Amino acid sequence: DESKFKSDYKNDVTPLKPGVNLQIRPLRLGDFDKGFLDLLKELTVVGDVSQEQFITQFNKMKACSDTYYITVIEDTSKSQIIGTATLVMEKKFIHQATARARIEDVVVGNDYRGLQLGKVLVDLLVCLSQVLGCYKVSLECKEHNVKFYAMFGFEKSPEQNFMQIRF
Ligand code: 16G
Repeated sequence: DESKFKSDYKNDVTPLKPGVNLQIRPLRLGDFDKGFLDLLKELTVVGDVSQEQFITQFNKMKACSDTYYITVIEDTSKSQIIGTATLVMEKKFIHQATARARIEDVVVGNDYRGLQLGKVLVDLLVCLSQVLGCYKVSLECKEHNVKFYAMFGFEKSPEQNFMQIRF
């Protein structure tokens, strides 16, 4: 339902039709050969993940129904994955036994910046989290991205801090 999208777009872009030769869809096993992991390297450390490890992890995620919504944008003219973002749902007993959602691993390839594709990905996943009945959606981001996420209504929480232990 397009009316649920939060953002305004230029040049006839919509989350369902992000551009010429650009297809937005769920991650597939075959995306290993379309540069999916190389794209994630533009975000952070990926390491040396073999095709076998990728398949094992993909299948584990797939086995958790209604939990991992890994979305990609493929440039079909090059068979390359050029954008991705993930929605993860975490089931809860609180809030009427609904779920919280997190938006994770948002990346748009360097050569595809400025095409509103980050907006398309986040907009779609925010809508999805709402449609799926989550009571909130959250994310962690670098300071310089705060303004970008504010466009969709994300706010820094005045009462919660993000804390972590890194191993
Ligand atoms: C950013 C990402 C997060 C990702 C992390 C990786 C978004 C909105 N946030 O915080 O999803 O997992 O970077 O960084 O995309 P790390 O390798 O330091 O954990």
